[in-house]
Amino acid sequence: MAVAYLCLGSNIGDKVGYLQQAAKRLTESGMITIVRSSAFYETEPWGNKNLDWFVNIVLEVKTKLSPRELLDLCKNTEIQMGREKVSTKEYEARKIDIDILLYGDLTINEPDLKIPHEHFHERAFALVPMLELIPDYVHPKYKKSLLQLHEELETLDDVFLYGTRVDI
Ligand code: PH2
Ligand code: MG
Ligand code: MG
Repeated sequence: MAVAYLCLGSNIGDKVGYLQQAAKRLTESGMITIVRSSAFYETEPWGNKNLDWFVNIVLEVKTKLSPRELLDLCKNTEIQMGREKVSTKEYEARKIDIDILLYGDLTINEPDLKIPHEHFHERAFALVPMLELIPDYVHPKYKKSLLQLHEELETLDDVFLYGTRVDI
């Protein structure tokens, strides 16, 4: 069993509802168990300020799936929830986005699968929920704890606590 961290985001419609639905679908796949979740956060859009704000959450999961199988599960869940197409445009409005941030201590560098997620160390919307879960985790590439990475962020985008943690 590996422990992995998934960042879920939505910035259209019933954002919290979509995140809950995605968490439910991931669990119902029978392929992963959600161990803990962060709270929900309302987050300033990163990359394209014209977009609506996101709601983000990070899930700590246990799984027997390989990283590639976990990626497929995430992508399939996005598609089942009606995310129109797996777009190459990264910074557009989306009903649901599910990204793998970490998978155990593995480092993977394939064109479509980078673990740790190649940007999460520089994005408050992913770091802040991760601080709730594993603040002392040392990033294998940057050799700094998540707490340090957050303290050193150059652009501190707004991240607001949305509500309290929900048992999923
Ligand atoms: N996802 C992105 C780009 N920008 N901004 C926020 N606040 N939250 C996200 O999940 C997010 C983003 C690309 O996937
Ligand atoms: Mg993303
Ligand atoms: Mg994605």
